[in-house]
Amino acid sequence: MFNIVLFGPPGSGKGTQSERLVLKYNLKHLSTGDILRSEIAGQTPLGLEAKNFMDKGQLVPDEVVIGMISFALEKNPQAKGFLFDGFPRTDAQAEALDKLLKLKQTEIAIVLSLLVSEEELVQRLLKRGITSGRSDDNNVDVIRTRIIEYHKKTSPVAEYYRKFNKVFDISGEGSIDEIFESLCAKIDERI
Ligand code: B4P
Repeated sequence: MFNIVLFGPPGSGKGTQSERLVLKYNLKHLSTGDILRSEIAGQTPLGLEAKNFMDKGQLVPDEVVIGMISFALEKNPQAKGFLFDGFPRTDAQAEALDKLLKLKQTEIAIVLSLLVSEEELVQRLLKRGITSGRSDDNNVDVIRTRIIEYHKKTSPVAEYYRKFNKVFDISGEGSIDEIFESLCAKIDERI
């Protein structure tokens, strides 16, 4: 199994690049953001709870997202590997993921960290908000809260993986094709 974490602040291109990477490397795409949004659309109890946090730009509680990922791993026993998009976002999530993968006798092979300036992030998310209908994309204060949450709770996760020499920083600015090529070059070195 070859498992990738695509890491970066909100709007850095994780979802955009994940769609291409899973096709090229035949991986199962696990986006906690997408799973949460489908729970919200289905008006499930989990979705209703998550919406309260997401609308404010806050992270959803660890136990909720860890449970979702555990369920998704169980549901895909045949996967050749997983691409984790937007997960883990806290140290507790990273530790839980290591344990879940160990049970499957596998681990994270590489963490690709997309670097994008804060102003570019805000512009991209506001632009997406015009068409996406996402309530967390159309308000600049909510977007800034998401970026603050990222610095406070998520960026330490990169340090967690750096201890194991698994993190590669990639510029997330430039064309989508150029960034995709840089990501593939790093994966091809490791696969
Ligand atoms: P996510 O769904 O993960 O959303 P995101 O971080 O905003 O988006 P992403 O980074 O994938 O977007 P992309 O750059 O592709 O999270 C949403 C919320 O869910 C979180 O705030 C949190 O509340 C909750 N959540 C999710 N996972 C969680 C977890 N593990 N724990 C707790 N809470 C969790 O796209 C952005 C825009 O940029 C797009 O419009 C795209 O077209 C554009 N773009 C991409 N690449 C570009 C480029 N190179 N140049 C110009 N524009 C580009």
